[in-house]
Amino acid sequence: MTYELPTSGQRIRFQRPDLPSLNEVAPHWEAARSAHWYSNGGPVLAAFSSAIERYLGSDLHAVPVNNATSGLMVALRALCGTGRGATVLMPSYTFAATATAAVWAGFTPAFVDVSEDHWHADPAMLQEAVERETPAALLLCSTYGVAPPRATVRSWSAIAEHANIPLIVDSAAGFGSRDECGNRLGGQADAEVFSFHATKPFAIGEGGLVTTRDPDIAVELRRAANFGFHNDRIVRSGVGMNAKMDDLHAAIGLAVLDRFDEVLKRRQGYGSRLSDAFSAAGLSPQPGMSAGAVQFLPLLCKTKEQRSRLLASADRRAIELRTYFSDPLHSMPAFSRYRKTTPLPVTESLAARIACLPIYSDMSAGVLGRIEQLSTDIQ
Ligand code: T4K
Repeated sequence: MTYELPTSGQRIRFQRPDLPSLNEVAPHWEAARSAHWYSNGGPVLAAFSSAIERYLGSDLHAVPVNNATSGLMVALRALCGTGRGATVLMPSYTFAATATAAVWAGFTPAFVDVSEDHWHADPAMLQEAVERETPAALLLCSTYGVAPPRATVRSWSAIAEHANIPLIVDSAAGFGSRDECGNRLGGQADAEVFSFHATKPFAIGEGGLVTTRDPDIAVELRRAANFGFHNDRIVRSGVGMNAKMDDLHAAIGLAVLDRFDEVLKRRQGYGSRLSDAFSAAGLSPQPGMSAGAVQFLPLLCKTKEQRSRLLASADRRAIELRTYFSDPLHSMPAFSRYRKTTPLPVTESLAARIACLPIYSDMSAGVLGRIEQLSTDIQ
């Protein structure tokens, strides 16, 4: 059997996931094998859930799922029932999965702007939108996995509470990120969703997690992720889906967790080093990035022209950059029919100037040096 890599040669690719070795995974794999139980809540999944709860602390309940997109669908269904087209407010400045999940769960997205201070949903805009749209839920994001300021999260919660609707936060890239008080993400909302996709800092292939502080919500989340079954395997109040994580991905997750703090430290180090190098050219990181899990490094260029120069130079030097989310959701054909609650000037401005640099868990000095050279090309 031969295996062909999609990209090869000296090109620096945007991500390079780092799976644990077979030796690291073996004890957990063996536990599933010898129990003859590897899905529907087997012993390894239970061990993984408990380990994640201990890691996150703060009395959080952890519901592992098969990816963050289904985690978002499960959270919406568990907290709001069937959508019947009701509006869910969300930023346009996010990955397609945020809106995709809402549409698949039966809701109608409506887009709000983000703040230029931190790139997360702007509470003032949100307040206005809630009054006008009477939404069924707020589905906000920890943009790029970075923790929003605590004051911002407090405003989001107050708006949701006042409107008597749930707050769900899509923190897909934020597992391991800390907020300004040093707390790990997971307790920002009624339900918070993380991705364990291969390209995320906590990477197991396909996987995800929903967290909540509320034990009753945790029961509903587990039910929604398991066909909607009650204990007697009867579907009563709401149709669920199969969004369960299996024990084999949980086995990989246990091995990833063992070394995750070390991985985070390295990623944050690379992020700080590269953002320092590019600051001379006037590029700025997202506030709070240094305490984030740093899936990759989004930097805001001074102008659209500077970004074009950066992308051209990266191309010449065979370095893969990305421009997540330079096609904000309201500009994508599939989502453009959904309402913008107000004009989205900050979204448009970030989208035109963002450039994302590669970050891996183990970057050599040579790779970091090659990426740093780009900063001199654009000064
Ligand atoms: N909400 C938000 C805000 C999100 O950002 C995401 C996912 C979600 C929800 C949904 O989470 P999941 O349902 O996926 O759990 C990638 C990821 O697939 C996606 O998970 C992530 N956001 C998004 C930001 O990035 P693509 O389509 O841009 O990835 P792709 O295939 O172009 O790969 C990126 C780089 O990684 C390339 O250089 C190739 C490299 N790569 C990729 C894989 C999968 C590898 O080297 N090895 C690999 O195994 O979406």
